[in-house]
Amino acid sequence: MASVKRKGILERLDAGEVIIGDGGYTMQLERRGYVKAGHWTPEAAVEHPEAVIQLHREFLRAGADVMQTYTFYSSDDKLDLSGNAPNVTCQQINEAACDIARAVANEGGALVLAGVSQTPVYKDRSSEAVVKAVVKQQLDVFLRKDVDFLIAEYFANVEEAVWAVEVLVTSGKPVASTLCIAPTGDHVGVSPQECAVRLVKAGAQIVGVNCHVDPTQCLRTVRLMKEGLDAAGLTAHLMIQPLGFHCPDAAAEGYIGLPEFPFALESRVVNRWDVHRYAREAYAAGIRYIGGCCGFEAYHIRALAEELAPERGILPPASTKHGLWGSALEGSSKPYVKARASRAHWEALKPASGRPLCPSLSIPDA
Ligand code: CBH
Ligand code: ZN
Repeated sequence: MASVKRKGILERLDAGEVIIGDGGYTMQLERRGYVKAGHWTPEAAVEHPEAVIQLHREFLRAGADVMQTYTFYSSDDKLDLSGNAPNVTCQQINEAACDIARAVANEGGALVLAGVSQTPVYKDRSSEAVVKAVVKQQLDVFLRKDVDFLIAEYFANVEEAVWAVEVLVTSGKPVASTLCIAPTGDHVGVSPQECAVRLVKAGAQIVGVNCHVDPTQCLRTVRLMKEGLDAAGLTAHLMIQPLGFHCPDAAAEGYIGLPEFPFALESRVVNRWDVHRYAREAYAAGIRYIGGCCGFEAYHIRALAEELAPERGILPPASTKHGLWGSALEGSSKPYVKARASRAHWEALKPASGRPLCPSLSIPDA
């Protein structure tokens, strides 16, 4: 399907626009019954395109400016380990995912962002050639499908991310890269400052973090990345797509180390008011590409779009059904509910968890 001519991502970011990203696909689709938990591979793009289309539409309607292809963990080595090969191949998934993302993007003027992620073939320095071959194979499909820009996302080691970026930039398309790291740095301890410098030197124009930790910790990490870039005299656009789960107790490996991962994270879900605060802080930190990862649902994306509506000058279609800042509750026939029709109520609220015998924090597994 042909792409409709619209302003590119760099043109928009260079002009100072705020870009709202989309939310988490694989974790949400697991909950809906389309993904193998533990493997998190995206064969649903081929097996259940209607489920992927629906989720894209929800994010689009909530205000997302970008549709990220559902190609997370789609490399053939990963499909092999997850028992998908030879029935579904990386090429099939990527083709289907690009077509789906483009079709939905065209329904609302969004851009298509195609992604590659960390691969099981990555071991150490010696795996550079094989990692690059895996990325190149995916890039070929993305170019045939003429996606708008590219991302190397969810890399725990900046070394592997740099290799992916080096391959993606050969396309001439804009390249973003987000690491799944905490403020402590990448898997082998490279600081966020240094990670950002390496990604930008490799050619990424947009850098930041996604997944693994909550909005607060992701903000901390991106601020450190910016510090590193400033000190090195480099410039890049900043991107953030945190978890939609509170996990101040997560260690370096993020929420994956928490005993609640992945089937009992619900008590940690951020609410829409948390997202308002996160959006405001991200904007204040100079981050202009603001989205979410696992746990981020459509109503969270809508909250991003609503908080940043003054800057963007638009509200998403999903906002038409409810008033801003709780004002829809004016319509309630119950006086005690009507009394909550105010921004002050929701901003001051300390929501109860309703689980009297539960701790508020966990001890991460080693
Ligand atoms: O699906 C998506 O939204 C992707 N853009 C990012 C997924 S991050 C998935 C983290 C779980 C991975 C694991 O446990 O190995
Ligand atoms: Zn994630």
